[in-house]
Amino acid sequence: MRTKEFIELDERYGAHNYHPLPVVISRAKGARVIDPEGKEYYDFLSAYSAVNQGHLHPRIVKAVKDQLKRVTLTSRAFHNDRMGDFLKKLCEFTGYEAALPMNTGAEAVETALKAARRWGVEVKGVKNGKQEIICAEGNFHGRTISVISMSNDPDSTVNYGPYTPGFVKVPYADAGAIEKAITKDTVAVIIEPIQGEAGVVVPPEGYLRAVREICTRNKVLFIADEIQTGFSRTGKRFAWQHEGARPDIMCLGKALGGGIMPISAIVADKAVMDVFTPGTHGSTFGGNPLASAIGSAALDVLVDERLDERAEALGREFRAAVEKMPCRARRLVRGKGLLNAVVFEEGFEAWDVCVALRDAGVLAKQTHGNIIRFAPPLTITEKELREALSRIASVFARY
Ligand code: IF1
Repeated sequence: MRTKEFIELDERYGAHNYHPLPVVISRAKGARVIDPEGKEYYDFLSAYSAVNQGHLHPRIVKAVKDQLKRVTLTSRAFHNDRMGDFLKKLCEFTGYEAALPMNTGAEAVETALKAARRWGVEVKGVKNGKQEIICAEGNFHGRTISVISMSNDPDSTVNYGPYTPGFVKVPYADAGAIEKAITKDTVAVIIEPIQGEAGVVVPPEGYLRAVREICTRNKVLFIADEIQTGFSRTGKRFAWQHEGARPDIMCLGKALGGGIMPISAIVADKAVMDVFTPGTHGSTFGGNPLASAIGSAALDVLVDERLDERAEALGREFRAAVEKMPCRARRLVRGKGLLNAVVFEEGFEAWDVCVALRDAGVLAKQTHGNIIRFAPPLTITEKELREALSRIASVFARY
């Protein structure tokens, strides 16, 4: 079957909750993907940063194959011989005392919200039902009803009411607004260290440190959603490390699954994590042996291939090169590590550029109409990056 027919099948039988770029991916390796006609592209989306280790990394694929000879799923009614090792690695990698494994990012966020609400009652002494959680305008934390109740994006929220109460929205990148919104019932503040879906919005230096300080002073938990920014994407293992603003809870997902399966988790120290007691939270698939084997290998690759340092160095090169490219409609290049965005002038149709980039062999996706996110796998080689940059330059020259 050819590209056109695959797209027709999706349109005919799939719900229409997406408007994908017209390209079909049939195979992939590292930073490259291939369509049914055999045309090769550089992947500059990396499944929204879920493929930091590159497509089908041999070490992660080997972990899958080895585990498939043993056992894949047990549920948490029994122990399995892979989860403990995975969670130990995750705690060592993140520097936290305990981890709670789930599957999707939205579930990790839900888990963090539940931890904070329970902590609020059992440790801080807030009356159950009164807990408030402060979130930032422009956030994207996932798609569940409670998680979209934090959103102010009409696309995410329209006609999905009634929404979950207990969320207070404040402007992003304004620490003073958080301080003002805190009441005696506030249990947590949740933010993305860099807002991904909002268009790779990097807050001013000092914001994360200020949020950390305000939370500590007011006995409020600081929750960082590192689902998109985490696992070396921004040039550090986690984006909060750029400011040393260690959160009380981190939400993790995407690249924890090594691009192979959905694996998410929260990490926290015992004083917070111990609010969960048997029966009070869980998941059929969370911590399953196959996921644990994959998660362990995904972490090994990040460490052994120093992908944080690569992201830092290649990100600098990417931004410097894109800033220099002739392009009339470009207004701004921003980002950290290999999470970057090119912002075009107001009202500009970045979709057209993404289609032209596709034709030139680079896959990227626009957000908010006039912004294109560029986030290749962190394993992309210098040579591949330069080749992709020259393709991007040839397209940008026309806009
Ligand atoms: C889609 C966006 C990115 C996330 C942060 C939690 C989640 C996400 C910071 C939820 C997920 C994904 C969802 C995906 C597209 C993508 C996305 F454009 F929608 F906003 F990356 F920027 N926190 N982001 O970025 O994780 O439950 O999906 O595993 O199509 O919805 P999930």
